[in-house]
Amino acid sequence: MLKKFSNTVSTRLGFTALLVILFWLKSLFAYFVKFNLDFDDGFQIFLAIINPLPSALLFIGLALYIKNTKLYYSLSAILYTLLTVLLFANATYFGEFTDFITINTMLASSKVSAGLGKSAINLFTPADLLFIIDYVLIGLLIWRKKLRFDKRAFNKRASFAITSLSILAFTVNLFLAEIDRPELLSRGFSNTYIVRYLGLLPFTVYDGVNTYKTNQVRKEAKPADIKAVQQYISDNYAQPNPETFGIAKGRNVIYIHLESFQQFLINYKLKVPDKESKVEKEYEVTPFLNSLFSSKETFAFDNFFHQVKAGKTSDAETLMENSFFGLSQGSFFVSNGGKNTFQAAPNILSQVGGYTSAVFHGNVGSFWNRNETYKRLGYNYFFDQTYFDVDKSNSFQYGLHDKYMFGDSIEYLEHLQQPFYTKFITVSNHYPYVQFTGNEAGFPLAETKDETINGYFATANYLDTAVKEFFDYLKASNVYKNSIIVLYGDHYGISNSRNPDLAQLLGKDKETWSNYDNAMLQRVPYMIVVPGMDKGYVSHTFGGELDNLPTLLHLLGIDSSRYPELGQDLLSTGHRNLLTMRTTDNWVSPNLTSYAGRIYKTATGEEITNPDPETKKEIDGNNQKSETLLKISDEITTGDLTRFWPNDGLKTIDPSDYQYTKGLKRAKAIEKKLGSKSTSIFSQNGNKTTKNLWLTQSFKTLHPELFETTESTSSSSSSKK
Ligand code: GP9
Ligand code: MN
Repeated sequence: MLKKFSNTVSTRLGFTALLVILFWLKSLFAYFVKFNLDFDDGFQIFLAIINPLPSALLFIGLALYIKNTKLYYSLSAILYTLLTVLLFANATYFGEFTDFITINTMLASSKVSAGLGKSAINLFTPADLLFIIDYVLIGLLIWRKKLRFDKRAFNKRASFAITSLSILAFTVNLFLAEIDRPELLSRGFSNTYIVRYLGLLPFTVYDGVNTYKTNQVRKEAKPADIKAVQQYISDNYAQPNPETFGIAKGRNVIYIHLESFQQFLINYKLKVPDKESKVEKEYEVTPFLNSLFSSKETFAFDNFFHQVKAGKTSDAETLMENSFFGLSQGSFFVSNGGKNTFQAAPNILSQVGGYTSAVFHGNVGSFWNRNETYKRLGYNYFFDQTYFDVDKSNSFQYGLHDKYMFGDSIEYLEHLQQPFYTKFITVSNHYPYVQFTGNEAGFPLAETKDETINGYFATANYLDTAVKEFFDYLKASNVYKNSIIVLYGDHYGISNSRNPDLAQLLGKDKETWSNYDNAMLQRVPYMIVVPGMDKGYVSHTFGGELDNLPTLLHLLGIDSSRYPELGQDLLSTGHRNLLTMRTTDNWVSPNLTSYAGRIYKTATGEEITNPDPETKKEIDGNNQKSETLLKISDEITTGDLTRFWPNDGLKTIDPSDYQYTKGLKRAKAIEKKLGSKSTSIFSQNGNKTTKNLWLTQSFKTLHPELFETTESTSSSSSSKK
């Protein structure tokens, strides 16, 4: 038996077959343990079981064409290793992004690797050793002479037969897939579908071809292409609500980007047994955000969904500030942010309202290609990690912790001319939800079997306090009443693959957890705080990040219809009340929810498997609307159509006018030049700093000089500021 095996693998064909089989086994491990391929039935499972074989045979089988012995074995090893790397990288990536690696992601990897690298190490589990154990096995076989090198070249014709056989097998695989899911390749559906039906290597190739095509689209776009976009926008314009139009005219705009923050956290109380008494106690996770949610100063939304895909945070930023979607693959910031023309919020507000704009973020500026993209969005300042004193004690892989980020931003914020348009991007509530120690420790961990879920509540609680402290500063410095504050969750924090373990904490059953539940967990908070207002309420309109910009512009008294924005004012009675996610057939309306290929009643979660004709019509209608919306968005983004947008009175941005070093010096120079006309917080405070209005303990530790009763020492300054 062993002899037979040994003789077989000691032929070239046998060796190739051994590699194909080993890769197949590893693929199955990845498919069923690492990925979530979301199978509906046995047929799909069957296809997934067979689909690694044709492409692996085709790819590894290429070495059979080689005559030279050394070359044949080397090439086999290289091809096999390439496949292994692809599989392993995807397995790791999937754990965090619930998606597969696209060509755009690969091309961008140097840009995002800073943060992803460490994440990847955290995601490594002992089971992942299975991805490399085969190398030890083959090594042993060679060492024990059970696997000997075959010096005889494999017959050319036979090699060709192997290639043909694998192509034939792939064709059969594709045919079977198309029976189950018609138009699989032409519509794409989702990356998971392609991997589930055809395998990982075919997905990567398919994605590569698509990426190439996308680049072509940009090259081929013509000025006339903007016509369809203009038509769509004028057909879908929602008139502003006269009750709210212009109520925040001329005020500062302050965004607080709530990292990975889901709507279910609002008003959520975590129940855990008390350490000593063992009696179950309730802990309110986000008391401050809860108070904002129900405040009369706030327009809050409880059916507001994130609409991001693989570009996560950067997609949320794209949606919020441009009112179009990110891409169906990769990050729009990364692939187009450094190239496209924009008509984004900072630019509009600068030219129409005389606003100064700035982003505050404690991570490296190149992450998600922000440093390039922000210039084209028209941001005047980008206070990235170089502006903060970041060390091991106050940061983690995604940058400076939120309390420090807010507190240390004041030094820059107070020198900006008002009105300003500013964005504070938080990070502490980011996977892997690293727990705080020392002063910040305290909020209990949940007790599920998933560490990620367990930590989520404590970091969200930290974020809540950080936001409260920032609000306290805004109030103490009198900036509050002249501002409008927009808070939003950028995307989910707990991925769908983890949701069944979250179920128990939401009073649901793991066994009956459905895609309806997954869909509902894509809701994130969206709150617009208008200090001094008393007509705030909680709106149940179904909308998303796409709708932010027109909503905001209307509150500021700016007509949004002149700009290429695809969303609608959420406060308008004419809002479409249909939410489209970044996947054509994922949408939510008050009546129906379509998610992951299934239809549910939105109110109850009951699945509709056999829709009556009327329901069918509604489903088709919503599919159609969502498809058109995404198509128009993709035309704008991939074709860079904003460059053809007809004159709306705005000057086009020249990115070379923008640079992000020496931000503080520039702001101070403007302040000085304006003299008594300067509107900065610092100037309005009698040319005195407002930093000491920041009253948190962490800030005091960081800046003891500000709180000493004796003469204050000079604060540190650095050339980059
Ligand atoms: C990185 C931070 C996180 O700077 O914004 O981005 P994400 O991983 O959520 O896309
Ligand atoms: Mn994010």
